[in-house]
Amino acid sequence: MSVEGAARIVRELTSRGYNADRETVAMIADSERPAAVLERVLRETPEDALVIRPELVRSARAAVDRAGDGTGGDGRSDRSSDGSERRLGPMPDSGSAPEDPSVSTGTDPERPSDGGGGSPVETKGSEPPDVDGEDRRETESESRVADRETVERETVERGDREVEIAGDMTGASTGTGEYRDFVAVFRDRLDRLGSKLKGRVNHRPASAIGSMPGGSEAGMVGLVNDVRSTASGHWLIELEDATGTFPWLVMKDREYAGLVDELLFDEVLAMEGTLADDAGIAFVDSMYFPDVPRTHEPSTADRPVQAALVSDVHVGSREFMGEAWDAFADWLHTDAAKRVEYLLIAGDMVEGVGVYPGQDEELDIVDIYDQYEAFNERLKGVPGDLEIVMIPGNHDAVRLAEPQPGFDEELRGIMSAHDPRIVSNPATVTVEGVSVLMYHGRSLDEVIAELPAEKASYDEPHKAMYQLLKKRHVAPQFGGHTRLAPEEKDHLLMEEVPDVFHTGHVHKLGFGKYHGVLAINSGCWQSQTDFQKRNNIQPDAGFAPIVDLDTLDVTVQKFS
Ligand code: D5M
Ligand code: FE
Ligand code: ZN
Repeated sequence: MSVEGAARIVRELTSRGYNADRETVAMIADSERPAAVLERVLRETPEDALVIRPELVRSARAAVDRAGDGTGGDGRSDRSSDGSERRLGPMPDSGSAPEDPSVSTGTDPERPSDGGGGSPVETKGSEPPDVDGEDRRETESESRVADRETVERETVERGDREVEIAGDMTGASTGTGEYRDFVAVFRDRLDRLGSKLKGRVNHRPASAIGSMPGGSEAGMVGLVNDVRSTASGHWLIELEDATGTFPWLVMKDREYAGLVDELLFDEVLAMEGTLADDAGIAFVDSMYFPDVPRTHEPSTADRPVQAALVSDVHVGSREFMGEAWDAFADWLHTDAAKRVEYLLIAGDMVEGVGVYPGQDEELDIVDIYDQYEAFNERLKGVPGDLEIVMIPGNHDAVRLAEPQPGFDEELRGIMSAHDPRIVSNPATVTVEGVSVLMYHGRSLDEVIAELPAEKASYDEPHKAMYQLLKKRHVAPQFGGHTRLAPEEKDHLLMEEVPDVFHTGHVHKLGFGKYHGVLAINSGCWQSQTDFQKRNNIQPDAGFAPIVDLDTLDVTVQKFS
């Protein structure tokens, strides 16, 4: 252990009011990546703790070793006002440029219109619960945390149940937070989403477009690098690919002008248009998003079976609605719920600690582990034969940067009631042939803040989800509020179209279909917090949307 390293760690700890014994400090200092371990320890130590617990350091070390925890960078890329920043520059050890002259089969070239929303249907949580309390079926206790590959699919069948997981990046984080990771993740994004667009335009690399004669027709596929309005009210959109950037001008009176307000930085687009005489800019004739094909037909289950989709339980908060949750758990034991065989929980199991300034004043349970114990007690109330799938959210004790790996061993040990399947945020779970993309929904705040209200609002969170489906990415924008960790692969893009897209986070209930995909934002189990009061946010608390997997119809059960 270097004395200097240990001293630095002690300084970091004491400046935050914590003590630690020599052994604990040594355990941090002697780890392979002391800074990452320290950061994790600080994040997971309750604010009111006095001493750093050695077992927490041990689990942080294990987690950092296992995950290669890429929290070093938060993805913030300072965008210079002249848009000259380059993210796709040469990679020291990456192969060829993504530009591929072969044309992929284009999907539907049409642009989408709104996918027809739906407003919540409320039904009163029925009959007095006939609780039998006993587990209706033994669950297997096979370990599910074996080292997984991101792309590996895992199918486990228990009786009639079918659960398959894809895209779980737990234990597969490659990020080191270094510059090369940003290059890699953007290249991967452009390659994989770009290939969905290349059949639609006669695309050329940015560098080649710059040397074409004025008046030529040109097409390009790239990442949105900058969006600016010009003095005369037109829009200048700079697209970037592996060869450089090129500016595209959307005239204010063209039909595409109406789409400019829904663009986010770093999403992938295709443009087609005519080069100006001096060839330094192109006038946009058409614009394409990766999108969900209009002809998309979702898969459905071949028997009448249902899934309950919930999120944002927030156990440990003073506002956690324990009675409503227990009523839900009881209802699941009744005949009315006998077809509900799956329970999906999209993050924020607990309230967490140190998530927002002043949060400690609203805590009912101050220790994060105690919060998970209490959550597990609530989970025990649901029938034992439910298949449960859970991902973490921004209040949970995993790294904040997305993609968020599934909970570590220690937390899995605590949340063991009914042997839930614990995967990363995001991940895709296929139940009875219906693929459900589960994502906590942190980026929804950003989509709602940046887009006009008719395209995305807290009152209609499913419409914000439509935008993510259209962009085929759960969190396109780097450098905003959503913390993103660069990885070799972009785990946040939607390579495949899901049948159901399930998010939470904004504590609002809303659902609707977009090109056949059912988008559901589940509400929460936390009544209005002080923050929400101050900001006039009315949460939809105590509702459970239930999806018929054979029809993708939704009914909402109310428990508050
Ligand atoms: O997020 C619940 C919703 O409320 C989500 O839209 C963010 C917003 N929220 C809640 N508290 C805060 C504070 N203090 N600052 C900014 N935004 C906030 P959840 O992740 O459940 O807290
Ligand atoms: Fe939440
Ligand atoms: Zn949240």
